[in-house]
Amino acid sequence: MTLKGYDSWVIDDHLTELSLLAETAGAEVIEVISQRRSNIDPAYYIGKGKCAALKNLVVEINADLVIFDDDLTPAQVRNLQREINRRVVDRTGIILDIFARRARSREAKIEVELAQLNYLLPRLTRHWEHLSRQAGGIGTRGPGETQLETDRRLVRERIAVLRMKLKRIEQGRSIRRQRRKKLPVVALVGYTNAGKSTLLNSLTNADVFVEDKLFATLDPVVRSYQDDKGRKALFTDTVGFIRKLPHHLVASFKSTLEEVVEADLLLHIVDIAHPFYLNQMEGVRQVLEDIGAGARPILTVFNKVDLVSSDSVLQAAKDRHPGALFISAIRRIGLKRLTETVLELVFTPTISGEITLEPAAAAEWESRFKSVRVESKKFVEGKIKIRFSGDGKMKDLLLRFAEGDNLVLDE
Ligand SMILES: Nc1nc2c(ncn2[C@@H]2O[C@H](COP(=O)(O)OP(=O)(O)OP(=O)(O)O)[C@@H](O)[C@H]2O)c(=O)[nH]1
Ligand SMILES: [Mg+2]
Repeated sequence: MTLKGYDSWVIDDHLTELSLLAETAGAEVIEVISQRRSNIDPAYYIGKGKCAALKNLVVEINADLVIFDDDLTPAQVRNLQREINRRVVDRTGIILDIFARRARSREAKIEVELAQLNYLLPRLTRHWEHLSRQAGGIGTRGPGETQLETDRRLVRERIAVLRMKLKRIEQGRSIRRQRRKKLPVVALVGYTNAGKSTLLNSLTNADVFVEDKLFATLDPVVRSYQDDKGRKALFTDTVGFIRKLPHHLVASFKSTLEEVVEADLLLHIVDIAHPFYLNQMEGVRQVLEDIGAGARPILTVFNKVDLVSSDSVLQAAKDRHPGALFISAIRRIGLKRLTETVLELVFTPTISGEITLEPAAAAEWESRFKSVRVESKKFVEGKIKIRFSGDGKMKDLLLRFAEGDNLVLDE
């Protein structure tokens, strides 16, 4: 169901993506339906009439499962299941399911379970007995607790245990990160299925799992790359993004996604052969913002040019994204230019810091240092504190225009 105001091609794209997600999760899609409404029904999400029609339809086409593209409240799921008499899953539920199937490493498994339990907690109902049975059933119940309270307590306890385990893994990882800090880090980001792992394989002969399905990669992979001048950089490949990546997953995959936040450069890999790549780019931008990487330096890389026969598609992308690169990770087209550009970018020394100025002087400073990027401005005790970053060559000039201790450079 979609609220009024969405174009029908956007709805089609969302539902096609949902079908792909459903297939990736192992379901077979029999029928796709949509409804336009001006508001969401708090109890059933869709309208009451649609709900009755759906009830008949699932019997007619013999469906076991109904998947909704938007997130449903726990109450809506319960009401719909009661009404339609079939299991009802929302977008988050299906994505969590895929992640659970895909998780291989201990860390990814813990991250997914944590996200699942957080998702489950508000959805526990009285009929849910499974957990206490797992814990031994009789005797585990606290005095005066109902079954539901016991279940909730068990889930919370499990969440606490998982958090602790994750913390331990994260600590080990941050030590590793410290050790390799000397090399610049380039993070591959992009919509799921854009070709990130294929690119990493082509660049570094890494053996990363590639599949024409969503979320092939869950665990971060790091490989080093060296060019013919001997310059070395680390490339990391992480979990692919998707429109509305469930926030429970973003929260649990925080440590994995930190690779992205802390990278010196992000390569945004875009599947230019996808009819809605612009929407996918917007989805990636949203997730980057969610994880706090919205302001990282980023280079757009259009992949799969081998699949695009129309020049106007390429030209439109060029016009809209000047500076973007065009490659085919599989056919190894444009990779030389890509690595040259990337290494040039990460090896140009940068400088960053903070300068505190009188308001009048601040405007003058900004116009003098136009090439320096202002990251933020704050009023502190009547003065303006400017946080900036820029080309390392500006250092001398910046120092010359500093007075007393009003300039603090980051090391
Ligand atoms: N034709 C063509 N196909 C490509 C290209 N690059 C990747 N593919 C295909 O696109 C599909 C997805 O590639 P992956 O490398 O797994 O994509 P990913 O971005 O790592 O996906 P996730 O791990 O799911 O986020 C695979 O079937 C690849 O073979 C390319 O340049 N041209
Ligand atoms: Mg991948």
